[in-house]
Amino acid sequence: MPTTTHFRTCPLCEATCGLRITLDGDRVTDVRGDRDDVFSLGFICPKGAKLGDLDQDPDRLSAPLVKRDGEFVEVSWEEAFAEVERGLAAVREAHGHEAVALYLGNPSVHAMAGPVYNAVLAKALGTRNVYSASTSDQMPKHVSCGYMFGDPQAIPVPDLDRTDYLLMLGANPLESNGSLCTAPDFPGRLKKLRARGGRFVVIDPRRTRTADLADQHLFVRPGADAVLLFALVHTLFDEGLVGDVSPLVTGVDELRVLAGKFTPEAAAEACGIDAQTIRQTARDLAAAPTAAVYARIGTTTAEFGTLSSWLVDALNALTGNLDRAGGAMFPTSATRAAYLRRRPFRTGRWHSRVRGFAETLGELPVATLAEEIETPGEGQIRALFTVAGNPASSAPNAPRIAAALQTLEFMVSVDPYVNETTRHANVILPPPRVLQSPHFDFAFTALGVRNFANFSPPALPLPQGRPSEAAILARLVLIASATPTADPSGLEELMLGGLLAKAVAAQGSPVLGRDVAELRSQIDGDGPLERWLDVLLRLGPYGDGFGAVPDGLRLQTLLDNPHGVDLGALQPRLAEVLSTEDGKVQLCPAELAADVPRLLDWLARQKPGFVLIGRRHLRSNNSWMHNIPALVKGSNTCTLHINPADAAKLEVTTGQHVRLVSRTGSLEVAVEETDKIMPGVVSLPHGWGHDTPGTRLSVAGSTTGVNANVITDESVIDIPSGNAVFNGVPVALEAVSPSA
Ligand SMILES: Nc1nc2c(c(=O)[nH]1)N[C@H]1C(S)=C(S)[C@@H](COP(=O)(O)OP(=O)(O)OC[C@H]3O[C@@H](n4cnc5c(=O)[nH]c(N)nc54)[C@H](O)[C@@H]3O)O[C@H]1N2
Ligand SMILES: Nc1nc2c(c(=O)[nH]1)N[C@H]1C(S)=C(S)[C@@H](COP(=O)(O)OP(=O)(O)OC[C@H]3O[C@@H](n4cnc5c(=O)[nH]c(N)nc54)[C@H](O)[C@@H]3O)O[C@H]1N2
Ligand code: SF4
Ligand SMILES: [Mo]
Repeated sequence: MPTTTHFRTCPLCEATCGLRITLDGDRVTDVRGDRDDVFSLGFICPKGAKLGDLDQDPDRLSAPLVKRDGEFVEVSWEEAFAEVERGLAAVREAHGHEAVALYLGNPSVHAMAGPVYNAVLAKALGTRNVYSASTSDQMPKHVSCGYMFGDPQAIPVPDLDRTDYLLMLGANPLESNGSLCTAPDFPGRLKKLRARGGRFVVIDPRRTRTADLADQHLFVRPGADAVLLFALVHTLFDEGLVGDVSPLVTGVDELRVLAGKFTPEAAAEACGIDAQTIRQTARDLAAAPTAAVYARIGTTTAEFGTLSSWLVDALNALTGNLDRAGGAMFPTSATRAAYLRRRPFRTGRWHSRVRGFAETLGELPVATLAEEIETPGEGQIRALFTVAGNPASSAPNAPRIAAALQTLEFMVSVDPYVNETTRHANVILPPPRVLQSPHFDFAFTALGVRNFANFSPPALPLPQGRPSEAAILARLVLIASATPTADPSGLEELMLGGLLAKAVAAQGSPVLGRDVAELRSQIDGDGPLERWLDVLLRLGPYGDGFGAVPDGLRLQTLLDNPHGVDLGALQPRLAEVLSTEDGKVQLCPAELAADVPRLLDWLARQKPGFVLIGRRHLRSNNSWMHNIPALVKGSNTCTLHINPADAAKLEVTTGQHVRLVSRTGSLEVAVEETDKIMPGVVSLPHGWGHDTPGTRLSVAGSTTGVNANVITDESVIDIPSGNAVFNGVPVALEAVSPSA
């Protein structure tokens, strides 16, 4: 077997590191950071280094499974698709299209097939019951950006490599490697920030490894970020610190009025940060030559996630840092053409059936999935498709979801594993190995701290008869469109034709008025995903415009540059980004201001008691990487972090067990005392607890962790975005004897 070397982007997290992978035949023998990668420059983390083990995990399914008499049996691909056809038709016939739901999980954003086919699949299923991990994650940011900038995908990132001052809330990039901010070697970039004389401040209920690297760390009470951010806004106005606000910003006075009640003194107790420190933080932020406020999951998976997400960018705008070098800037994605404008942004075009929560970005909150399956009546969910998702582990009150899945009439999962979720499926359709798939990050090229583009062709061919993930999804689209035996290439032509037709009709397009068939004949690429990418690149801001810009970007450019293409530092581009009705940044959108009374109410009913938050570990990734032996060793353990003072009161020490009780359930877990967590707060990582019967996870199944989502509460959500709340969950603690 020949030894070959391949350069590929790591698909495991948002950092998009370039990897240099050595194969002996089809076995991975070595993975290291690609020193020539234009963006990651050789950086790699332990997960990337184990990509080979993940790719070759013997528990990954090699053939589709169909459940017969309660047992999974391996079947041919044709039998599996026929089973999907039968199951879907039966549910639709009996209950209609809305009875079928779709759940899209996190890894579908980290692959090419999901971004190309998932929306098409949702449309083909013809249902409003679409759910995804986005409402367990970043939906608040989409909603705040949608209302502020008119485009829910226009998310500013901190200009990490140039900023003088970084204020970071609820993010821990030393473990997560960054999120909604693609910055390979985030830790190195933070060190460089300080080395060039910049400052960075971390606000987190835990003194994390990121906080250890910072100039300053402030403990904040979980869930209080919106209050704290309001107090910072208040101080800017109060002390005359508002900077050079762009003429493209409207609503400054309205925000000043709204922030009036949030004096630092009023905020101090709820935040656990004294008023003087809040004021000083606002002064430091305003005084810095350039500054960026950046917040992540600690603030979005919280009860006021949307308010926090909004106020982060309000602070950036008020200090004159929005859209300037060293501030918070909008990346220019190589595959997003500004002239292909969307509809004006709004949420609530429909509502969830049982609790009436608003639709956001075409989705309903995952926190409502269980009740929508359980509650009888018109529109009840009877069938579910999951793609790359594990809601029976990852969603709030996961056991309720698992129980609900058990009652479905039909379920299909596109997933490589039999896990907590897919064990309930009637059909599991496993995608092929990572190395057999092409890779391009449609999502993360829009979130980079530099502009970049990087394409990885498949390193290995698909085995005979094995469909790619794209082919699996295309087939599901055809089945859902009631044309199960149609040629998938017809679907591809329809999709390409639709995209090109839009482009030739759009003002500002480089192909305005050209002939669709002529453009179609120019498209390159070995498969549908490659061809789709070629079109998006060519229509995009750096594209060749199908010949209009001779040296412009196209698929071939990326194939010629296996270490990626650096498209330069971020550029100011606010005017181009704005898609609001008046073309301005809405600093105080009515839809967001409407949520402030809920925050004031929360502030008024603060009560003492423990609250639970999450945490991440460098060697985990949500629920699905605990099956790799090298990743579940050593410090990657599922323990409950607790402050020593709290442990003393409960009379427990490290290694002893406590029972954690919330509204939804209880679980027992070993404690780990650490003064790195603030008193009154306890922390559990998520994604553990793999002892569920019926799964096929030989390594993960023997780990000892518990599922934090047994005690997270689906009844509480961030109202404007429908996002789940994983941080700030009220819990009671009691000591149990270790043997109990
Ligand atoms: N308590 C608590 N819960 C949380 C969080 C938290 O911080 N605390 N975080 C939340 C966040 S941010 C997220 S994003 C969600 C994630 O929620 P989910 O996306 O629902 O769950 P994951 O654990 O990412 O599971 C991913 C699934 O995709 C499968 N998979 C992996 N690779 C592929 C592939 O290439 N193709 C396909 N088709 N499938 C694949 C895996 O086997 C697994 O079943 O969890 C959320 N849950
Ligand atoms: N190693 C690893 N990397 C990952 C993942 C993983 O599971 N493991 N998951 C990936 C995914 S899906 C995502 S979305 C990203 C997330 O990336 P990050 O947002 O960086 O995620 P975390 O590391 O969980 O950091 C969140 C921090 O918020 C703090 N926090 C909790 N509650 C609060 C609060 O109320 N206020 C404030 N200010 N802070 C709070 C927590 O203590 C924690 O340190 O990471 C991605 N990368
Ligand atoms: S930081 Fe993320 S992208 Fe980079 S090697 Fe690790 S898992 Fe892969
Ligand atoms: Mo996430």
